[in-house]
Amino acid sequence: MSEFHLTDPALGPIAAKVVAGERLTREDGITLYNSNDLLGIGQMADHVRREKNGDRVHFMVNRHINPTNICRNRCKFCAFARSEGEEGAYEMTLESIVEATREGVADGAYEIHIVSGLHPEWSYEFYVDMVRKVREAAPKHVIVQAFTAVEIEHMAIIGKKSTLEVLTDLKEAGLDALPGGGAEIFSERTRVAAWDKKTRGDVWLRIHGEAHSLGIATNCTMLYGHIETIEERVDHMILLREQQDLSGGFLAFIPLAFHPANTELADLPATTGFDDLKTLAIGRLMIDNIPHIKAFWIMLGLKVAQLSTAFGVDDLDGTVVEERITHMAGATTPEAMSKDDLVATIEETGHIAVERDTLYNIVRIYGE
Ligand code: V47
Repeated sequence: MSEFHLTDPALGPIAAKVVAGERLTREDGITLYNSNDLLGIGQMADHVRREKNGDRVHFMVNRHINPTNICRNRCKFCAFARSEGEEGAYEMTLESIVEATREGVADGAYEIHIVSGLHPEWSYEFYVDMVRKVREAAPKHVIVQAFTAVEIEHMAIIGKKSTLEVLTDLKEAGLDALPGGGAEIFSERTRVAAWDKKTRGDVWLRIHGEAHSLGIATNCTMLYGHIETIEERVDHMILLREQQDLSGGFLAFIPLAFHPANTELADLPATTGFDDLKTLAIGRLMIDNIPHIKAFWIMLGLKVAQLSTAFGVDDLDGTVVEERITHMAGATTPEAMSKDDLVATIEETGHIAVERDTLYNIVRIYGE
């Protein structure tokens, strides 16, 4: 297509679809992955990004809280989890979770983001109480985004309830949104090989559909760069797209780059910047019905995250504060970033920095 400078002729038919706003197929996704025309793919993703989000790149002030790393699942790709009594195992009290919430609010956070291990001793009531207490400690404008679908399934098991009932109880206690973690790669082959005790792909999708039916917005992720194939990545994106067609509540798609250090898959290489940018751009091109593509700078590194704003990304997540999951797997990024640094990172790319809340309500547009 004339509006893109493509060096790979195989991308021509895809470019025509992108310009026409047509949905891409599985085969298109595989063609994109097999192409080395990264700049061509990036231009197409940038075209879609501009249609959906204009010149804006979003970020937020948020606070991550990981209440425990004690987890009964012990997935092979995870460096965060510990067993009870093991060195490095920790668990926060409700009081310290509330204290971290208060600190986040005092720092201007618009989101309290809670993700945890599956603690074998914590009761159903403890989780509901956690949401209630965090909600009470945070003013109304602060969104409580807590628990992956994996934790929701765990609560259903320990509480002897359906996942819909769990979500209903949590919503009543003050839950606003679910984070997108725990999706990994939906293929059963990869699940059995590397996270066999964890939520199946169809169950993860069902739980997000249930959340959407209750008006709980959610994000979705894809953990890439481990044992998955290109085809499994594309299938994962298509399953998210199909779920979004059905239930419509996904806000952002967040590809998560696998960090191998301190995991059972430590012999695998880390992802490359080339693969990171390609995956973010292909995500933008394949998933035409989720409004935002987020580059989680903590996992990608700030340099790749900044570049990704030319490859389909319109969101750099947030100031974060105290992220543990990726840092225990060898991430060398800082554990937090100031608002000024995030704004400067975005503005240097020529985009407009927009501070948002979890639901993409605008808090402030910079430079206007
Ligand atoms: O579910 C675990 C991943 C996720 C590793 O929804 C790893 O806004 C890389 O989901 N290397 C948790 N990744 C983080 C997450 C998230 C992060 C930021 C924003 C949002 C959002 C969600 O991290 C886990 C898993 O997929 N993970 N271990 C690892 N070694």
